[in-house]
Amino acid sequence: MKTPVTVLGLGAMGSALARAFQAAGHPTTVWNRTPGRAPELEGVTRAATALEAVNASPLVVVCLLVDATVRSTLNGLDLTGRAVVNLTNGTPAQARDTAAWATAAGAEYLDGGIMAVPAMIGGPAAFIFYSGSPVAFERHQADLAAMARPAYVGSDPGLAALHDIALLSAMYGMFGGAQHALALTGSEKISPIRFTEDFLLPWLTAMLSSLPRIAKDLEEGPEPGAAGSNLAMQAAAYDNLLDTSVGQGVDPALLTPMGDLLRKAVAAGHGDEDLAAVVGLLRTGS
Ligand code: FVH
Repeated sequence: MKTPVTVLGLGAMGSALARAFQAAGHPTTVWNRTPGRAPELEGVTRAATALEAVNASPLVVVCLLVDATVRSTLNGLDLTGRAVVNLTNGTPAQARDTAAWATAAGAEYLDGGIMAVPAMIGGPAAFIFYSGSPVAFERHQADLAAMARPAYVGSDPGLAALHDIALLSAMYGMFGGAQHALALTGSEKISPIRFTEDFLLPWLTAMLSSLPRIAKDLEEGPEPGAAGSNLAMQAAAYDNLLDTSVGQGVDPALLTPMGDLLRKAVAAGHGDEDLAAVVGLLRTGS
């Protein structure tokens, strides 16, 4: 028999996770604060309380709105003998605090970051970062694979959230740039569909292929004279992005910080280097 699993939270994501466990043959118990959510879920056991749900399974997956709701939901429950896998989005600091708190309540704790939207759960493109108890991860790795490909990133419980937030940060930066581009072309009534399919997507895809080179520069140091697009040139050209934005009546708010960083990099003597030099300037604490 497959490991019984409890899912706490039946929002858009929690119900997708419960569906994936149920479809993979895990006896699945679910609980949600507001009864009656996800009525379409079949073949699951609906617990009346969080206590009843936690007691039903050795593996407890939590997917609630924010960290504080996880604490208020599990507060006062004896978690002895349970692996608690918290997939609620949060910060590394929150993950470390919740790990200490759940461990004190008897749990083996794993924190997780879901890299998928609900429709992707159970499919090939979805993956989930995990960090925390290596024992819990080894024991339940195969069970967790019912939701998405598991990627364990270390025993420090904060590391999954750090990876998750890093990828979300990259995604919002990318979407912010794309949204700005669509506002610019929209100012001249250019078709968003044609612009996106014919130009925006191929351009971004081509530019993304330079990421491994930036990573190599960061890890091994920049190769002298290798920058094909040096920062001094980029900083000079960037003024055209800002001027065009203003000229077309588009708010440059999403672009301005990158221009500031490029100028700062040049002023700090990195004018002949590539975009990797900007990464160091972002580390304000170092
Ligand atoms: N949906 C997505 O695209 C993203 C993908 C990546 C991961 N995120 C994170 O997953 C967490 C849950 O997100 P969700 O999409 O399921 O969110 P909702 O559909 O809004 O459901 C929220 C659930 O949280 C319950 N809840 C809220 N407050 C409380 C509380 N004080 N006590 C107990 N439960 C609470 C809510 O219950 P109810 O309102 O129906 O009673 C839902 O079950 C989230 O961290 C995302 O960032 C999703």
